[in-house]
Amino acid sequence: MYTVLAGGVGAARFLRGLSAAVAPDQIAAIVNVGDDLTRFGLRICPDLDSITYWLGGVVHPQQQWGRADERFTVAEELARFGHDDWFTLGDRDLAVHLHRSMRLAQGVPLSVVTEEVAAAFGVPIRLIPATDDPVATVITTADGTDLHFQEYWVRERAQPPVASVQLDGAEAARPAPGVVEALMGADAVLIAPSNPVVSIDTILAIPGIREAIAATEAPVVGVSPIIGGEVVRGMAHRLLPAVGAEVSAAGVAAHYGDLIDGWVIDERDAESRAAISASGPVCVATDTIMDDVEVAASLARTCLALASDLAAR
Ligand code: FO1
Repeated sequence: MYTVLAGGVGAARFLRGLSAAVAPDQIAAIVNVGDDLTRFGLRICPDLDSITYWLGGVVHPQQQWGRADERFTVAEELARFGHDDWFTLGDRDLAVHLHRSMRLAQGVPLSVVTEEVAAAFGVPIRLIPATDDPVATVITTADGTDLHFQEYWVRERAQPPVASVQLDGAEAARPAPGVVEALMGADAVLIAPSNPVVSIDTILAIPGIREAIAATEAPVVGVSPIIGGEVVRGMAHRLLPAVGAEVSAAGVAAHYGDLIDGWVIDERDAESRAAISASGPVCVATDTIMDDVEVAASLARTCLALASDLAAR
């Protein structure tokens, strides 16, 4: 079994590749829920939904989140009442939030609802939220304002300088059912090229998860989300400095520290391979720009080859 720590779009692309490299029923994704928010009384889980839509084949291709063939009639009507529209919800997307919110209101845990939604979209791998408990990623800006991650990213366009990032509710949260088992029983644990601060750290912040990764027999192999000192998408370059990490493949490896046994970087960063290997994880360079499924599958195979090499040591 292969267990993947996953955020949103980068993770979805990676999981699509992994699903082409191994049997999808061998894959479990532990997905960040720090982005989740309630709008209009509906519970929205952006990272779970991004992965569901990508692996369900219905993601908006240019936007890379949300639904293809989407309409915004409900959003237009809501604007009539003066509701702010900085977080746009499409009609098809709303159906997922309506179903999820109804089930949560019936007392069904998020992990069960996630299985229902994934099955409804024919997602071939197992999706598990990092926790069923309420948590929220909060960005504290340099002027002391606390913003929910989606306010920071979508409404403020990640412009305000960041002082700190924390996962509210983490101390009381527990890993969702299946999370620890998926980590302890894995043949390899993979860290997708997601945002290290607001996607991966927010999974590791759930008590018990970092401990399970440290305890598992499985080798832990991560993929750098930073290429040539740049992000492929998103705002990790604005958050890594706030947690004292350099915006580079080496900087993210150092940030993950002894959690990772292997580190896959882009061939554009090949010159830092030796330095990274000297500092800890066995480092391999390959093409990590997942423009299509073939590159993503090849990247996944490289991760699995490194994992089995590490397991043999
Ligand atoms: N990103 C935006 O830039 N603008 C939006 O209005 C927006 C709405 C939205 C609604 C549901 C959802 O699941 C995601 C949404 N996103 C939006 C993307 C989100 O902020 C994250 O970038 C992705 O979920 C990546 O994980």
